[in-house]
Amino acid sequence: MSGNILVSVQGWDADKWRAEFVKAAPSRIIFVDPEGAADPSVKYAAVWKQRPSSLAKLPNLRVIFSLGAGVDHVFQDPDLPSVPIVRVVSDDLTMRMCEYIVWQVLDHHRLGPKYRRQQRNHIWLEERAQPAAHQVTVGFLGLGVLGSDAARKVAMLGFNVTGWSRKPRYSQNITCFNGDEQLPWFLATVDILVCLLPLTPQTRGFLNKGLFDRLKKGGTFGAPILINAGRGGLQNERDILQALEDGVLSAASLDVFNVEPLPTQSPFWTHPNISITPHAAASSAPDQLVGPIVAQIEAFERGEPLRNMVNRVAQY
Ligand code: NDP
Ligand code: OXD
Repeated sequence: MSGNILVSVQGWDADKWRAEFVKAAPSRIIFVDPEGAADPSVKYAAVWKQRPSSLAKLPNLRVIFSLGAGVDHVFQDPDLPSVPIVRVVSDDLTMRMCEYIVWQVLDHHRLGPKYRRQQRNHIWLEERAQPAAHQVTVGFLGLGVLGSDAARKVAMLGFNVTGWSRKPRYSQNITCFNGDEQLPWFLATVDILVCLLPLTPQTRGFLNKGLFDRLKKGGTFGAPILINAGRGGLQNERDILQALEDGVLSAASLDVFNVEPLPTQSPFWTHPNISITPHAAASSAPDQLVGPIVAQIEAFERGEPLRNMVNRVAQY
């Protein structure tokens, strides 16, 4: 029998998600938390930072669909039911992330922040040496759905590309490293470090002094540049500021933060070498994501296996 759907989101507009679910699944009842929180007809939950315990009383819940690619927010719930968790894998989201990474890599490579500073001060300074793309190595922490796509496209622009993952990966245009043992070799290659790791118990605080100190010294930009679009919890923010101060990093583009929205008093806002975007690298678009979720529900009810399931032990 077909099941109804509970939408449980915080920080996003629940009505927009409800409207898309109503359009895509007109024969099902779409509840928005706290409605339907113990309704036996609810078999599916679609969540972004669900209210803690909001799923615990659903007696017939079968699947949790994360409305984002990352699922750390799902695991924040101390009463998380033990049903399969499915995450977003979507060409739309992948393309959005690729645009953000390519934008940031090219902006740093083509000295965007420096030229904008010059323009603000009416300075015409022609003599900046512009390195060629092939003289720059862009290293990706995380070669999953988003990291591998962006890495391939950055390689197409002529950059050297390296990547690091948990398990071994192979790619024609990317030099791949994996595991703790190969991390120092990977870090030693990098001029621009792109982080697209998930936030898990293993990766929390991963972008810290110990890691920055193992990055290449000097290099094309004087020191490596950090781009983090993974999660704020991956980064030690004090260590980023110190690394910029010490010249261990030369600049950073940050889309994600320990606390979001970024507090107004954060020193990141005014730091001359930090570019900020408001967790906007790859936003989940209801009109792009709901249709495929409903299609998965229909396939599941026909007895087909779920796709893009999260490993509950690894938490990604
Ligand atoms: P995937 O699960 O497809 O890929 C994760 C990658 O990280 C894999 O290559 C995986 O290794 C690697 N990894 C995980 N844990 C470790 C570890 N302990 N050591 C080494 N490598 C590890 O995720 P996606 O590519 O789809 O997404 C990545 C993240 O991007 C999301 O989790 C989310 O946090 C973030 N995101 C941010 C958005 C934004 O707007 N800022 C939007 C969407 C996502 P392996 O290949 O071996 O499994
Ligand atoms: C996601 C996000 O994980 O938007 O999809 O951060």
